[in-house]
Amino acid sequence: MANRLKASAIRIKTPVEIERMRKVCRLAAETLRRAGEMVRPGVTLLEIDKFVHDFTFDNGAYPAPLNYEGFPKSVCLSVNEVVTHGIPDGYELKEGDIVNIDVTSRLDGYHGDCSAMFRAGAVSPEAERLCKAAREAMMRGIGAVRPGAFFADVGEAIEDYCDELGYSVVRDYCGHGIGRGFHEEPLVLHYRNSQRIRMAAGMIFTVEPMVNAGGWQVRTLQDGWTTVTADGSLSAQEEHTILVTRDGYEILTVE
Ligand code: EYF
Ligand code: CO
Repeated sequence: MANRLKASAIRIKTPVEIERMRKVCRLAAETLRRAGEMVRPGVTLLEIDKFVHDFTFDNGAYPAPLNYEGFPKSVCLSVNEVVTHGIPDGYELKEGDIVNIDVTSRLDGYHGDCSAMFRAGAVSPEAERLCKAAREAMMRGIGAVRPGAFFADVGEAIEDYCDELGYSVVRDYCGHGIGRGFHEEPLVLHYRNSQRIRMAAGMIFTVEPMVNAGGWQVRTLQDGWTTVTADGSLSAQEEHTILVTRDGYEILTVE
């Protein structure tokens, strides 16, 4: 999510809404797992996109990226130095590629959003270390979620961890509230910040840090969508949709 929503009221979901969110998030997680199982040298990004498109419709849902702000495909596929919003095309994955698959499903009017890193064959130790770090960075951020915590605690946990490893956290994109809207308030920043907004039970949002092996700066390609690292270094990202519960959190994007 581009870092440009305004902060105001954050909606607390009702029990009925939370059940609907559990259902769509379960579907998004299943779609992501199955799409990830396709990742191997020789498969094209268009084949993965077709799977996500067809599987989503077969399950009575809609792939939320499709036509969202003009995005032309059903899933974002971001390979190697692509940070986010990679557009599926005829590129054939090759041995050693790392790819982020970012699935957002809409079912019965509600959205579930998740992403993860997948490896085409054997990858370099550097790529493996970065992918594991992106997962752990996300989990550290999620670990800061509980009623009364500040949203800034998520960013602090993530950036402190990435600093330890010598990695950087992308600043141009952030997590977001989610529900009937694909992108709702609040913005969830993944770096240290001074946002003094507290979490409350019933809030639902994503945590989706993008972690770069080099600097945090990014640039957008001529297609207007694909964002890559400015220095050409590898990038990795993982994402879950999270519910704030009475005593902590629940990860909704699980099967
Ligand atoms: C011009 C899009 C808009 N935005 C966010 C629109 O939150 C997301 N994934 O976790 C997310 C996914 C998509 C998305 C898919 C398409 N868009 C992309 C790039 C630039 C832009 O602003
Ligand atoms: Co998202």
